[in-house]
Amino acid sequence: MSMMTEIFHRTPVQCDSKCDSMSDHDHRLFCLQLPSSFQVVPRKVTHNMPISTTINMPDATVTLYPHFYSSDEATSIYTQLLNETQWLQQEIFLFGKRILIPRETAWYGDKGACYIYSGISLEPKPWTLTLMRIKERIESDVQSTFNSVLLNHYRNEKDSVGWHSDDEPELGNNPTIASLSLGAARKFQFQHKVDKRRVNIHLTHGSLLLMGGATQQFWKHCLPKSASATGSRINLTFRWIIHNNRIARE
Ligand SMILES: O=C(O)CCC(=O)C(=O)O
Repeated sequence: MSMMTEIFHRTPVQCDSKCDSMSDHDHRLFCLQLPSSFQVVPRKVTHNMPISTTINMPDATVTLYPHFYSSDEATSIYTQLLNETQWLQQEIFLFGKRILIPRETAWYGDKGACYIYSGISLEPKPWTLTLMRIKERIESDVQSTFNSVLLNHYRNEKDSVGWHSDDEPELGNNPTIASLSLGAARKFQFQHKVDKRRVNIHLTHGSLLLMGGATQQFWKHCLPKSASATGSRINLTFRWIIHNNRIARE
């Protein structure tokens, strides 16, 4: 599609539990077939709109863009972020003991967009050009605004993040969080807080997972260690931080 043209945006078909076990290719064929009553929504874009699919989860609004970035674009961004980012392996206190968290992290964003999780207090580093470009691309495609990003670097299959919800007060009610994956594909899991059902999503190189609505209120998520050897993976979660007791975007 050409620059700044009107395009027709496909309304995705709902996925079901079969998605867990599908390859990307099969998943696209299965989930993105047009229903007979599909709607066409004219929309202005400056580049190809990525294909998206809604994940069928009660009490949640979760959308997956399996190829948000092409493989070449994703590889170039991955390499830049790996080299440019000021990675740090943070320490937390657990049962009175200091432990290193099993991944490297970094926090970038607008001045004042501070974030506290697991007892770690993060002051944002100023946006780099690479991060600003990614943020603007995501904002334009998902129609949301972000003022900060948490980067996680999983060096190998032993690195992970445990069960949690992104529900800290500074994220406000029903936050929209855009999660970009680069590098090795890993399994990402959701678990419903009440009925305990689980949904697994295979997050591949260049994919974007958008979590909105009541997702954080009703679901936890984690990135478990992997039983088989994997290469390194970088994940970016773009967020909107409410700070100074007022909404920063005002
Ligand atoms: O690496 C991921 O896909 C998940 C990261 C995550 O859950 C978080 O940053 O809160």
